[in-house]
Amino acid sequence: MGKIVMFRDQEQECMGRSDLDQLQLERLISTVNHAYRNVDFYRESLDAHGLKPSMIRSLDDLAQFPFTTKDDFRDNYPYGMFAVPMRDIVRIHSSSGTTGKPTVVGYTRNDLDTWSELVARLLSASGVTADDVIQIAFGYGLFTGGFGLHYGAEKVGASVIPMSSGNTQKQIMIMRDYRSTALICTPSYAMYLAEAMEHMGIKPEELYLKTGLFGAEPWTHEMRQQIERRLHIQATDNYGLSEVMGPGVAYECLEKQGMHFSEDHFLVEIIDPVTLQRLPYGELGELVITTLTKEALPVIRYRTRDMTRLLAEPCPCGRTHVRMEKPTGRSDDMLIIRGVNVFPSQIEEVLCKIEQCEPHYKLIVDRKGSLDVLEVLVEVNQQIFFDEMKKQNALIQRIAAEIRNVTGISPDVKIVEKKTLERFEGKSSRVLDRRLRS
Ligand code: DLL
Repeated sequence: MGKIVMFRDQEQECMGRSDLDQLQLERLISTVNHAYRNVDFYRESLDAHGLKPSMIRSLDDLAQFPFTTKDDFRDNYPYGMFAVPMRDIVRIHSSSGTTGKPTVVGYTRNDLDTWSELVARLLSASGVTADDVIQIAFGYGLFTGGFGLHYGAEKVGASVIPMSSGNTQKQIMIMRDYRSTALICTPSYAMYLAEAMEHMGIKPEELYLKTGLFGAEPWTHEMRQQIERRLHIQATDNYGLSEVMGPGVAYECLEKQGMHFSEDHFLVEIIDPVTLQRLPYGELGELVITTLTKEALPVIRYRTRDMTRLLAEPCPCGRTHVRMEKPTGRSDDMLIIRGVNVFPSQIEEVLCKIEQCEPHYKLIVDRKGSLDVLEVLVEVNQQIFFDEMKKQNALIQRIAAEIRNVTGISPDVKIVEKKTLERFEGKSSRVLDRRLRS
């Protein structure tokens, strides 16, 4: 309340629901036709289901259409999902993926314009303007983070420093000397930068940073508070995925109460990942996205595997585009320990609330005999290490009890000294599931 709200395109961002529905329907019909006509995969899949693009007469009709998955991209590797000839493709990116072939994504000239416009939208929503100096510490390369944010930042007219990721000491030196006012990277790298700054004896007051725009991985509100406190900034979240476009699909405004989807370009649904039925607003399920304006790579009902819920209440910022809660993680990241579903983010939330704990942790799941065991390694502040055993044990017990309260699982907690666990320059990987070896 009382905040200045900056729009990139107020007419689109605040469009009334019935106009938005109409716009979405027109664009959906054109996307499904385009995909059917130009991508063998969609034509075969729709034919096999007895569907035709002409069967889309309302937004609800999409619910009968089949889903698209990452495997479909892999089966059509590298360019089989493209809907335009290669001569119209002007950029290629890909998503790394930990297993199997990467997914390859392409953009036409118009797609790049739309992409940079939508990224400019997310930057404006965080209050970034032409007066900002933006340090982009996402990797530049096949990953969509670096180039995606780069062209959006140029569109806003900000001064862009294309740092890319890594080289942490240099990042900090440049941040100070070039007077960067906005930092863009993963939340785990922001945390690492904050820590490296402390180590170098540089105080946040010596920097000019005001804003941080973090995304590309799940992070909790508690992690946000840590980052904001340590870097003295306002931190917002933004979401995207390569198959759908890259960054710029959804973003927080300064209310920081969920991420707005750019609904004029994407149609979003939540489904039950088991029954695959659509769920109403407010229910937790898997996010499914259909692109509405993409030329090179239209995607129909892409199963993101990200678990979240859509928030129907209007946002005080005035944007009408629906918001989603911070994704709790991917359904494939969900751990099933002794039959109980556990998201790493639940544990992060607990750890970040305990003041002696540092926001660096590792979860190791293993099987001893026929029993699953969860080991939680967490860094603690220096003081605890000078404390007597009794205090250390009390802390371990408190952490274990709080994790048990939230997840129902009794973990084996180990406290470790500061800076002993791995740090991440890009996306973090804090879970080791040793059960997957066999
Ligand atoms: O991570 C695109 C991106 C770049 C988004 C920079 C934001 C900023 P991929 O590498 O294809 O694309 O990974 C997509 O990352 O399905 C989510 O699981 C996760 N993810 C991305 N943003 C968020 C977020 C980019 N804000 C996958 N919160 C997605 C939670 C996120 N998870």
